[in-house]
Amino acid sequence: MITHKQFDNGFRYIEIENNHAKAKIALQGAHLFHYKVKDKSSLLWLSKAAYFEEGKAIRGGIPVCFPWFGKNKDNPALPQHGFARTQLWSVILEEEKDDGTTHIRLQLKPNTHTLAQWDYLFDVNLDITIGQVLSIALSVTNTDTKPFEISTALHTYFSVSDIDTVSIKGLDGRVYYNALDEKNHIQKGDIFIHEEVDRVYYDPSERITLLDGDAKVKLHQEGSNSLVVWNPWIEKSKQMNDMTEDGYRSMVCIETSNAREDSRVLKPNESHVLKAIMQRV
Ligand code: TA6
Repeated sequence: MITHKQFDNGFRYIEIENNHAKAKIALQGAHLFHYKVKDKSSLLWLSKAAYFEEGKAIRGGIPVCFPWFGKNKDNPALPQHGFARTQLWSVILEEEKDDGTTHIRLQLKPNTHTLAQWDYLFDVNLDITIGQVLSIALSVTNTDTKPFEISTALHTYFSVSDIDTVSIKGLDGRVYYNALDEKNHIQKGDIFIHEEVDRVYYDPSERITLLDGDAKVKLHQEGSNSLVVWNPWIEKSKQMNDMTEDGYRSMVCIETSNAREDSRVLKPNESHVLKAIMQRV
């Protein structure tokens, strides 16, 4: 079942329920902010203080970072992570498939607001498939007459029972950029989160495992050669109005991305797809 709904303030979203799972996607940002497989706990984390207001990114779920990840290199005054997550997307396809999954395609096209920030023509689609497995794919096509560079991320907030019991496998031996000291380092073994972590890992294995006590999440990515791991920890959480003080204890971001050195240049008519496939196992 696919139902178009809105909050009392008019903030619009799509609610999806099928035999496998339930999900909610805000039209602003094509932002999946809820996904729960029947008889399992929610895969995605959503801040108890999240905004659902026009022009404000939702703290949690899977924000779409486009056309740049992080600060804009040419103009740091522009919104962090680009404009896609605060723009209104159109639903161009709703499909309830024979295998019981639901496929939604949303589209973002240039407008006066985007062109004022980033003077390029593009076609961007986000394909979300809701089943026992969650699949999300960001497809970018350069419809301009000149090349452009993009850095992107599917900025996934995973829900965890307790950050102290979390470890992340699949990045051993990888080079990572640490945003906290602005230096490159080499990962030794699994990742544990006992402080603020804000890193871009290069050349991640295609399959990443998040362990959370006895729980396990598998993440598979395509079209990506970088993976962002982030937890704001105590002080940063206190500084964020849309994060409760203890919010950092129940989440970790593991973001399939084309970030920093993994940014992509698209020539006219060229496309690139960034895809993440994830599930609790
Ligand atoms: O993905 C990690 C990161 O770039 C962090 O530096 C932190 O800023 C996080 O994104 C959240 O960014 P936001 O703009 O959503 O508050």
